[in-house]
Amino acid sequence: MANKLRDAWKAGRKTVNGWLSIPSAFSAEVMAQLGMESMTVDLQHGVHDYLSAVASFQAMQAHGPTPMARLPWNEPGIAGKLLDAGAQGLICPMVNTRAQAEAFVAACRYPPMGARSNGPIRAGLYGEPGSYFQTANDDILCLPMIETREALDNLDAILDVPGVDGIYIGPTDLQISLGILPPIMERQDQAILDIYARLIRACHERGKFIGLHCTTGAYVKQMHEMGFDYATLGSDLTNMVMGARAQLAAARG
Ligand code: 3PY
Ligand code: MG
Repeated sequence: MANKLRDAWKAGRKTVNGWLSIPSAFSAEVMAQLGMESMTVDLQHGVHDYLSAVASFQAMQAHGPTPMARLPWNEPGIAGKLLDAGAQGLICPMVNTRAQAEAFVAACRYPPMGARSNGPIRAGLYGEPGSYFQTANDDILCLPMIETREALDNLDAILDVPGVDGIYIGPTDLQISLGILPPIMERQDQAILDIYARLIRACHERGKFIGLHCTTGAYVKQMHEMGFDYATLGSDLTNMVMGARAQLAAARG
C-alpha cells in the first residue's frame, strides 16, 4: 500500500494537516471529512490516550486522510502500538541528536532497517490482505520534531539518518529554547523566518520533507508559499474555540 501523503509531497503538492487534541472519535470523524490530506492524533499535548487514538483512526478511515500520530515522547513501545493501530506516519517530539533520530527510526521500521516488532493488529486491515509487512518500511513516514537549539545544531546529522523522511517544527518550543519570548505559534520575526528558510533548504537538498505547526489558514498559506511541504491548521480544539469566540462576539455585537 502506498502512502498518499508521501506521494503528494513527492509530486510537489502542498498539504494541510489536521490536528486532533480532543479524545473523541466523533471529533475525528467531523474533522476528517473536511478534505485535509492528513490527520494527526496528538498523544503529547492532546488529551488522547491509546484507545481514543485507535477510535480516531477508525473514525477517519472512511474519509481518507492519511492517519498520523504525534508520540508523547521518543519511546518505542507507544510508537509500535500506534503503528500497529494504523498510523501511517509518526511525529516524534524533541529529537535533538543523531542517536535520538536513530532510535526513533528503529521504532518505526522492521528489521533490517530498524527494530520494530511484528504485529500490525489493525494496520494490517489497510491495503491488500497480507501485504502490510512488505510495504510498511517504505510507507510509514518518520518525522522527528526540530524544536530546540540543540536540534538546530545537529540538524545535518539528524537529517542524514537513513529512514528519516523529513521533519516537523514545533515553533513554540523552538522559541523557548532560543530565548525568543513569549512563545507565539505564528511568529513573523525575521530571525525565525530565516531559521525556517535554512531548514527548508537543508531538507529539500536531501529530498526530505518539512512541515510545521500553525494556527490559522493565512499562516498555513504563507508557509506553503515559503516552501513548506505541509502545515498543520490549528486543531479540532483551537478551531472550535476560535469559531465559537468569533460567533459569540458577533452575537454580543
Ligand atoms: C511546539 O510549538 O513546540 C509544538 O510542539 C507544536 O505542536
Ligand atoms: Mg513542542
